[in-house]
Amino acid sequence: MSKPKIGLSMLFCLSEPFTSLLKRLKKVDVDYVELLDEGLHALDDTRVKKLREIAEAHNFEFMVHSPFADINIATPSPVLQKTVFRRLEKSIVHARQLKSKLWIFHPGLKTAVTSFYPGSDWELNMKSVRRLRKIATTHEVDIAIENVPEPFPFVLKSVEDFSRFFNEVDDELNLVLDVGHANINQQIHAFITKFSKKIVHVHASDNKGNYDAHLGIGHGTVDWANVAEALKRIDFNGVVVLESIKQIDESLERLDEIFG
Ligand SMILES: [Mn+2]
Repeated sequence: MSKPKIGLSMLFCLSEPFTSLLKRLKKVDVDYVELLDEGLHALDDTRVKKLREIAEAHNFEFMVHSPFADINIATPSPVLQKTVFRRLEKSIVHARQLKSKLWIFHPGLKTAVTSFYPGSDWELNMKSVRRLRKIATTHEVDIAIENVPEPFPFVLKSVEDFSRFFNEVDDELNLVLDVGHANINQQIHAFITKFSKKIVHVHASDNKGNYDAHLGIGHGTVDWANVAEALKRIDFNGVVVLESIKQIDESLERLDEIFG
C-alpha cells in the first residue's frame, strides 16, 4: 500500500502579505501545497500566474481552500446567496487555472432566523452543495466538503450529520477529514470508519479538545499514531496536509515519521 503524501497548508502565514507567501513558497520542501483563497492571500489572475510559475519551477502541486470568512452557502438571503456564489465560482475558476488537485469547502451555517424555519438550513445547504457540484463539474475541478468544528453553528458537524448528508446528496461528493476538528467532537475514529470510502484528503493540526487551536503536531491531545493506523486500515492514499499555525518544520518532520 502506498503511504500518504505530506503537504503544507499556507494557513500559518495568512497574516503576512501575498509577496511574503510567494517568498515562502520558493522555499517549501513538500510536493503538495494548500493555498487559502482568503484574506491577504485571496486569488486573482495576476497572482495565479505568479503561483503557477513558482509551482512549475519548484515542482509541487496545489490544492485550494475556498474562501471561508463570512461565506455561508446556506444563507437564507437571496442577495447574499448570489454574492457568495459569485465569489465561490471565481475561486473554482482560479483553482482550475492553478491545476489544483482539489477545491475544499465548508458546509453552510445556521443564522438568526433558522429557528423560525425549521429544516430550512438543511435544505439551503443541500441545494447549495448541489449547485457547487455543478459549477465545479463545468470547470472540471474536483471538490470536497470538510468536517468543521464546534462551537460554530455549521449545519453539518458530527458523523451523524454527515451520514444523513451523504445519503441525501446523491452524487459522488467526497470528504476532507480535518483531524483537529474531529478531535473536538471526539469523533476522529468514527469519521475514519464511517467514511472510509469518502475521505480523499486530510487536514492535520493538533488541539487540546477544547477549541480549534491549530497547534503543532504532538502539541495537543490527538493520538497521531492511532490516526495513521486507522488511515492505513482504510487504504487512504490522498495527501495529509499540515494545517498547524506554529511549529511548522517540526510538525512536518513528525508527520513524515508518523505516516512514513
Ligand atoms: Mn481544515
